[in-house]
Amino acid sequence: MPIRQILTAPDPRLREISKPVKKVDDELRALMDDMLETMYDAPGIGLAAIQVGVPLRVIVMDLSDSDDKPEPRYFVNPEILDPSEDMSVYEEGCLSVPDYFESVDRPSQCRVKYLDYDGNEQILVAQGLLATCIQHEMDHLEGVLFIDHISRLKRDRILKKLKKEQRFKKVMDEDAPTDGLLQ
Ligand code: GNR
Ligand code: NI
Repeated sequence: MPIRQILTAPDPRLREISKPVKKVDDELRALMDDMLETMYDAPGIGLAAIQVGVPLRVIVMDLSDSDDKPEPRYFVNPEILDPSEDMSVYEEGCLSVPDYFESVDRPSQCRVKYLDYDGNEQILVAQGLLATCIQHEMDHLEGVLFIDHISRLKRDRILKKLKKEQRFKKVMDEDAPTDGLLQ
């Protein structure tokens, strides 16, 4: 099961609105398997399909301690129901905005309705990190990144640094010796 490449901001694909899944079939399960492996490899605690360039409403997650038994979770066509009035703040990061962390306020509790790995409907009550992470991933399905919840000044500074790093990586790739030169 291949690890897929994770898109990083400001890749325009991260701004796409993901489409509902029509059917939870083996092809979709293969995508979810790849996503989970990609997330573990990164490593991260959640991943939305658009982060690997697939604009479908699919999320994988594992909030277990890395030393403990894995607890993968799969959310297909998730919907947030009755978010709480009270908010929690969490220092968020994102695999598509590597190496930056900022405080984000979100409803501290919500319910989530979704289809699981087998296509069965589930409803889950989420609080704490699970609530934060689900809302972070739901944002990805709407083309929203956690940096959209912080000040414009901070966001622009982060995006500028990411662009600069990407230019640098591109130049390094172009200058890298080919196999021929190495022989
Ligand atoms: O790995 C991740 N950690 C994280 C930490 C705080 C709040 C949200 C997250 S999700 C992130 C992985 C990711 O980018 N998912 O989209
Ligand atoms: Ni993210």
